[in-house]
Amino acid sequence: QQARPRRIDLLGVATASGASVRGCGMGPEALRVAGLVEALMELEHVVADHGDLRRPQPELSLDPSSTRLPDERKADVLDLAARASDAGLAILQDGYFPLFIGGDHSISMGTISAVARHCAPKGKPVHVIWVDAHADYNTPDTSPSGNLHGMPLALLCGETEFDESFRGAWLGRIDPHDVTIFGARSIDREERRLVQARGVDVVDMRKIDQLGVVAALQKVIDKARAAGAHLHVSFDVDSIDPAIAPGGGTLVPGGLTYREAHLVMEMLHDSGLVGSLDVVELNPFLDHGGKTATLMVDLVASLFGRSIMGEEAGPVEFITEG
Ligand code: 6HN
Ligand code: MN
Ligand code: MN
Ligand code: MN
Repeated sequence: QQARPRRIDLLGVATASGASVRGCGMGPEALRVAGLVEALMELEHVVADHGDLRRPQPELSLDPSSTRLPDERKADVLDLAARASDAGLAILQDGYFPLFIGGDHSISMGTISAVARHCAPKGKPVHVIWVDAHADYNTPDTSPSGNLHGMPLALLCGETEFDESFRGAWLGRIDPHDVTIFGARSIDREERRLVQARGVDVVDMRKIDQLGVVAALQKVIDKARAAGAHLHVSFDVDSIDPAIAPGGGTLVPGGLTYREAHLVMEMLHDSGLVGSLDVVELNPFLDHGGKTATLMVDLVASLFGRSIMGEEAGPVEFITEG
């Protein structure tokens, strides 16, 4: 499928309240500085930048014991998720492609809620591909850290251990069978039990190594296509190997290589199924001179049709004769 001009609506969610490490609240600005909008325009897309959602942070006092309390961080996560959900829904209902830039991964509670709320009334199935070193399927009961960026998928899939404060009108729901976690290599013990019990598809790094990234991803694309689904891509920068993507707060060795990550994006582009995207967990404070931000801009460009030989080349043909 060739690149066709699209209207892409950029929405930043400038927060680190779901994470343990500060800094990814600067992610949206770093992606802009790395040339995100220009890269998309270069591909002849039309970009509307909505700026960033953020919460005013209460002043920290000089008392070192008064760093922000978990309850305050949770209030941030909830408020921003609700606003991202409503803003994302409006973009989708205008017929445009929402490109959400974080921010930590808790923002996807809101962004995927937007997609679910948009698709459900139309009877359009949703498939989520969660490209991440982690499963992000903890609940407050299973989480070893208590950090909300480790929990968005569980919330979206309707795990019950969340208290009532999460159940606003902004919250959309997805079925665990409509989720593929891709690139995982760090899943907590109780989290793994939950993922298995709910039937979430986990394409971990061992599977990618053994099958190859093409076969592993093609299965996901085929499933989404067969369902006629809106495909949402939630891309955590820590899915990529830390050697080439150091700008994250929860790095795990053994991630996607440069070409594997690009091939994922190129194949997703060629599928023609992707209707929304999150780019999350970029921490410019930990990045090395914009290396990870620049890589992410290039990966997003691949998802939107940049290819080595240009559009005319079209998708690679596979020789299937035996
Ligand atoms: N992320 N499983 C760990 C936790 O604290 O729950 C790590 C979560 C990382 C979250 O990468 O978006
Ligand atoms: Mn994540
Ligand atoms: Mn992660
Ligand atoms: Mn189901």
